Amino acid sequence: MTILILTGAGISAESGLGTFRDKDGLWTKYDLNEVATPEGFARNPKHVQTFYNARRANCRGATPNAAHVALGQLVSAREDVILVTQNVDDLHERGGATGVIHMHGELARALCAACDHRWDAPDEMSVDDPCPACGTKATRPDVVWFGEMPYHMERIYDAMAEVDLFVAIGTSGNVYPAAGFVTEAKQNGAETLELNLEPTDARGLFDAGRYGPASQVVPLWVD
Ligand code: BJW
Repeated sequence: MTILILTGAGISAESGLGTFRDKDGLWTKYDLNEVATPEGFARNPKHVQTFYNARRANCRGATPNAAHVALGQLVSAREDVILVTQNVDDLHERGGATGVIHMHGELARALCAACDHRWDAPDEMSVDDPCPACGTKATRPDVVWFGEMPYHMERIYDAMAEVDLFVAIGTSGNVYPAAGFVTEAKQNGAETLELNLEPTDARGLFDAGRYGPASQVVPLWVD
């Protein structure tokens, strides 16, 4: 029985990290074209670094909630559970999960836009930081912006081919390719379940749904 779990910003909401598209979400305060595209970074790298430095600081100050802990226990107890997250925070890892697949990258990592070298990000990243490999001043957060290819797609689609149960937790289902996973899983014969604060626009694509705060709904489902 292979279980593929996809998490989104909603699982970290009760840890104090903002979601993107909810009322008061990050995209109501920031123009995503300016902070979450390669073109925005090229136009104003300092603005983008400031946005991600603040996100990194928030993440450092946050603690995993009961949903992260429950998934950490599940992943540790069973070898047939694959945890894929769209989140760039490290709350799954701090909640006890190992082998988490970060398809949209990680705040804790830096990427050289010139040579693709990756390394641990400092707390405060600056456009003037040279890449340790090639020396170019093209340091960016190692996260996936709109128009870029998400990470580990081959691994994810390989897992998707074997999935028996697909569970989406705390994601609005607005952003592809993750938004297409439910359809892919169903085509492969899997059962599909949505766990969210409330039914999303994608609810009709799932076989079942359970609704409420992740810190309550996820531990109940894991039990
Ligand atoms: C709770 C809760 C609580 C609240 N408890 N729940 C037209 C069709 C198809 C695709 C496209 C298209 N036009 C453009 C595209 C491509 C584009 C895309 O999808 N655009 C859409 C806007 C349409 N996608 C891309 O460009 C991607 N790349 C790509 O497609 O490459 C080509 C490719 C082709 C084929 C195969 C593979 C690839 C890249 C997308 C990169 C997204 N990047 C971001 C930023 C990452 C860095 C960062 O964090 O800053 O990723 S954007 C942002 O959205 C972030 C998130 O991971 C992602 C998803 O958001 P998420 O997690 O769903 O959050 P919200 O806020 O939307 O939802 C929160 C949910 O939680 C809500 O449902 C709440 O109810 C719930 N909630 N509190 C439980 N307490």
